[in-house]
Amino acid sequence: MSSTHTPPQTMGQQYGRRSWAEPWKIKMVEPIHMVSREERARAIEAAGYNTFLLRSEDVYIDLLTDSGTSAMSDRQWAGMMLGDEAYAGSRNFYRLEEAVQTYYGYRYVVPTHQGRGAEHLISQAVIRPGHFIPGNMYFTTTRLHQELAGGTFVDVIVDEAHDPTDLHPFKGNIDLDKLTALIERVGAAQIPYVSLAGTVNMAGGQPVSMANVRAVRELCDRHGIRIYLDATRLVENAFFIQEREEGYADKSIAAILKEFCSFTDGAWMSAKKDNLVNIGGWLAVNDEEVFDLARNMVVIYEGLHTYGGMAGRDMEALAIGIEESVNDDHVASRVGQVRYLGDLLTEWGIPIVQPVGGHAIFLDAKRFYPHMPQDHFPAQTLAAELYLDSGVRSMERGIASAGRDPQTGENRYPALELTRLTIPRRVYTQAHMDVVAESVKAVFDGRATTRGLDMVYEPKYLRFFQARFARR
Ligand code: P71
Repeated sequence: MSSTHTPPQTMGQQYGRRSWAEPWKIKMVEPIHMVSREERARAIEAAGYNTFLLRSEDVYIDLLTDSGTSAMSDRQWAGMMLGDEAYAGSRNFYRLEEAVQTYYGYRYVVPTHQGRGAEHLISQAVIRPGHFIPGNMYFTTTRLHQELAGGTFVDVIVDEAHDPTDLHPFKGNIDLDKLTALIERVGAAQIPYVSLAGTVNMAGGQPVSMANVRAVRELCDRHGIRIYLDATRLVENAFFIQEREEGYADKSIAAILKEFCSFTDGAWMSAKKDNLVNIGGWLAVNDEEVFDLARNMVVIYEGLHTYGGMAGRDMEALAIGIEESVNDDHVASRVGQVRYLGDLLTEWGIPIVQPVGGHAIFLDAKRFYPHMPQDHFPAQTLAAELYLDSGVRSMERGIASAGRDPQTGENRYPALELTRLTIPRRVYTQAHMDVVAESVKAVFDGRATTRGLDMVYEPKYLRFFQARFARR
């Protein structure tokens, strides 16, 4: 060995600390493999350069989403065997109801098949035509349900959220001046609720501080406006509060989660994320009148109010998943893995949204492809290039996702043009993250000659799911 040899270092050693590891070991494995470059080229063309239209068999490492893609624990699988598949009054529903009440603190619970089912119910229950719904950045399905109920979504997130380089620790916060200005402009009576998301997905998984939700509550109380929460990734939000906000370092994730919810009037949930199940959702509120409306409506769209589209076994796995999701070691290792990937890319000078959020790395496609106009779909292009390079599947979160303004029919041009590498919970290892990081680097190194895409088929609703593209 030559004298210039430097011994390899573990991650912990590189950062001058002891390494940490996941608080679980693997009991069952699912084989994956990479298809050849020729097959990948064929597959992405057949998919119209849209990663939503790829077959998962053609994917090597699947970072499309963290939604419904988590690994369940042995306890959750054991719970599946305890499914009470009664049409009405399933025992598993009462377990789920109790888990939501215990950990989130709301009074009434309505089960739904997934998050958008709950968004539909709350939107139809409280939004009337002409209403305005302020929120901390839009989410695709959330805004669409608000619009379909006759409302207009108004973005009141802090300006920092729209700047991928700004290091503000709570980029998910609501800008109280923007919210006040809206209340003054349209009147509190026209605002059925503030739509507050914990860790803002489209901003890069950015958290909301406890101080902010407290202040929003005070403002809303003065005007008699409710606050409903998108609790989809609120556990991860609680982690950032524990890490960054004064006075919370010694509080548990569970305690922070419950305190946060206490400032709101209810929440809708895609249980496919934080709550560690492959399918499921719920709506929970404190107001009995809203509950009555939602519970009545659920039987039209989802199923009886004691299953809401889930099997009994799904509700049991969900109740257990809620308990597991607030474990401090679990959340630290989950966010830690996302950060591991983010640190590698940051060190290599690859443009990503900073600070790294809770569930994903967001590549900044505008800075990745500075030569590419937004009309040529840089983030969509980047997702296709990554798949071509290594079979890694990611998701566009830019102009295709933003869709068109329902009034003018014009394309919306979001400030953020991002490609999301979303990390499922308890699924991939550090070695997978290394493979992903190297692939992003390879695509980055080849960026100068990359050309964009044209949209050749555009569906009316949530176009990004089914749109097709062609190379320019
Ligand atoms: C994600 C998803 C799944 C998805 C949805 C729409 C477009 C692409 C991917 C779903 C969410 C979410 C938030 C904050 C509500 C839903 C809907 N996210 N709020 O990120 O992130 O929940 O999918 O269970 O219906 O990949 P649902």
